[in-house]
Amino acid sequence: MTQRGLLIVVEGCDRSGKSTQCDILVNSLQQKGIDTELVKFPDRTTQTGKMIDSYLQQKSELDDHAIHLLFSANRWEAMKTLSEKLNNGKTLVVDRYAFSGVAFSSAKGLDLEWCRNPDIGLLTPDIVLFLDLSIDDAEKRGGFGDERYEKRELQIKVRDQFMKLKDDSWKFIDASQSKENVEKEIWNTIDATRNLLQDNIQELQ
Ligand code: T5A
Ligand code: NA
Repeated sequence: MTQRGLLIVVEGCDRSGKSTQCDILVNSLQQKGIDTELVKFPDRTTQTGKMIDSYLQQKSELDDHAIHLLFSANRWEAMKTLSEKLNNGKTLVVDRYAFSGVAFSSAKGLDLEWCRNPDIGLLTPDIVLFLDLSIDDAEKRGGFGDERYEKRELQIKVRDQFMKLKDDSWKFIDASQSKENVEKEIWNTIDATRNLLQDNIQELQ
């Protein structure tokens, strides 16, 4: 039977370098001969994703609960395909997941437990790499743009909410370093935890 792939989630506040590092990690894993694919949430291309994109760009308004459920639905609609890919041996590197969903909506004032509920039953990540960056450092990275949540006060609250969600699968990465050093820390972290992960991660060596 094919060894299933790993579900690697990359989380962090806005501008922490998630997308940059996800691209690098996918390339590095592929170069090691590990069949790997990039996944990004929200997936702005689907029907729910288009509504989410419009909301984030402040082109439309939605009730806080409604947008929370849309973000969750955007993950649920991908689950069947993603679980098939994992079962076929593909490793997935996921740029944001349900932790972002809960952290952002609860930072806006929704009840944390209410926020967790719609995501219960989603595929469980094997490892969560949390790119940790202070809000001051995040602001220096070209500044926050015009998207809805790119505001200092909210980002501070989001970080606090993220801290309530961490568990043993979380690995903290110092995201204030150079891109190259963040890349190295991520690689070393995955390597150091490989025994706890699937057998196929041993191919990393
Ligand atoms: N959201 C998301 C919810 O509310 N609920 C949910 O369920 C989900 C999934 C959009 C928003 O949606 C919210 C959270 C978000 O507010 P998104 O599409 O992931 O989410 O957001 P993006 O705008 O694409 O990404 P971010 O702003 O979070 O940025 P990244 O991916 O963390 O950072 P990245 O790699 O794009 O880098 C940002 C800048 O920093 C530079 C890069 O070159 C780039 O200019 N940079 C570095 N500079 C110096 N040193 C380094 N080490 C650097 N690494 C990157
Ligand atoms: Na991103």
